[in-house]
Amino acid sequence: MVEKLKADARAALGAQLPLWHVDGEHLKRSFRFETFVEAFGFMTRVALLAEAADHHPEWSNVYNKVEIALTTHDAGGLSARDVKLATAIDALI
Ligand code: H2B
Repeated sequence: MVEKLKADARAALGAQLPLWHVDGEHLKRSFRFETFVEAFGFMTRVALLAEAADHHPEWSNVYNKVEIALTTHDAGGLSARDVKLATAIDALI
């Protein structure tokens, strides 16, 4: 069973993932692209990462914007799985 991040690991997130912010039990980042096709292409690449990791984002898309919120339902909050997926998503950009 995956565990929620401890307080020290949560405190390190700002430095570790500077483009993301913690909102309660979610790790969030907004993305803006030139076009819908670019946004959807990015979502497709994230979907493949998520499926391979068996860890799936909560997200929304409006035209060229994508909002991603990561949390671990099995842990009831943020876990190392969210940090790993956020790091992998950052590497796509
Ligand atoms: N995604 C997220 N974000 N949190 C989870 O706890 C989770 C998941 N659990 N994807 C996985 C799937 C689980 O339901 C399956 C059975 O492994």
